[in-house]
Amino acid sequence: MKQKLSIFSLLTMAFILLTVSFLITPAKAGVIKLSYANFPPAPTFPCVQMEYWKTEVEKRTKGKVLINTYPGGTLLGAKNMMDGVIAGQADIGNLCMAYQPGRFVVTNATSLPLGISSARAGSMILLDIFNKYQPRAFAKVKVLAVFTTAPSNIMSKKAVRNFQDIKGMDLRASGGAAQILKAWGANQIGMPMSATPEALQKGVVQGVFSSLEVMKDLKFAEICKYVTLTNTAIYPFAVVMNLERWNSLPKDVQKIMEDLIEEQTKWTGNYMDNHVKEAISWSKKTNQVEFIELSNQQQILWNKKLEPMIQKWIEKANAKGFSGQEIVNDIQKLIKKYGG
Ligand code: DTR
Repeated sequence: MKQKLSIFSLLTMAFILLTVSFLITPAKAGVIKLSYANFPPAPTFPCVQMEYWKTEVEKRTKGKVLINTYPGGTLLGAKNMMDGVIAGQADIGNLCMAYQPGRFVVTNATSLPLGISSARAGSMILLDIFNKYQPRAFAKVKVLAVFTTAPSNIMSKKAVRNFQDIKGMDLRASGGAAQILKAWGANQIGMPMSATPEALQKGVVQGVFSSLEVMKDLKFAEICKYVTLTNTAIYPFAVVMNLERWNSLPKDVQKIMEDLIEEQTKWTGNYMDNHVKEAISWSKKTNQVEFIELSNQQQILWNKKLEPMIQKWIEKANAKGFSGQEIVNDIQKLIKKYGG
């Protein structure tokens, strides 16, 4: 009887404790809800990294923060991402800095043909450059992550093996990479990635200059049966948050997000590099895409055409009040540090 009583009282106490803890735990209404906008479709890498970040933040804040993600430009598009976040139309947004080269001068220097050969290295280089220069372009937001693509290559409907083939070809690229296409003689057409599938389909462009994971993610391999491996020009991205919203977050939540910055940068770089490999095998296997390697002699000629771009960029950056040469020197040092 005594034993039965004590089991009963133990159960009662447990019940009371549970009820009390339930009452003092903030109600669901107290959950911090954040919206996160993205411009390309859900299967692409900017959205994959967004979902990773969402899961990590929700897990690490133990449900205190809930992130609603909006891929495919459903909340903000490629070109109004930064201003939309500043205006509070979304709490968080992911943007490709190359789409606004005049706005993000310092960070877009990573797009120059300086020899960054992977997304992993590119992302770390971009983070170091961002931390050192703290560009004014980001003064009105909190930066939650930066990362880059893997180097760009030409995906085209017709084979590009030499300058004759690329001459006058309508190829799509944006920002720094656009200058590269022009230097090689292509007819460069600018548009964000989100507009590219339709442009390819309608024949507005004959190909794309970008990192190769889109061969799989956006099914470009079904249209572009040739890839010319040029391995140049990475595109820099940033994830930004509305500053007021950031300042309104509790300190412990801010710390969790701060601690994630470098981790997110590394995770995304690695994901991108691995995913590019996967997309290459997939394209060969499912769509018999031909991957064209330029001969050493051709490669030297192609690179030579890009050399004046760096000096030109330095002069332009200097004219805008930036230390162009110092930024380029820093990137070159960082390429050695992170192994290109
Ligand atoms: N290379 C840039 C950025 C980019 C690369 N892959 C994707 C996928 C979805 C959106 C943007 C990007 C570009 O070509 O726009």
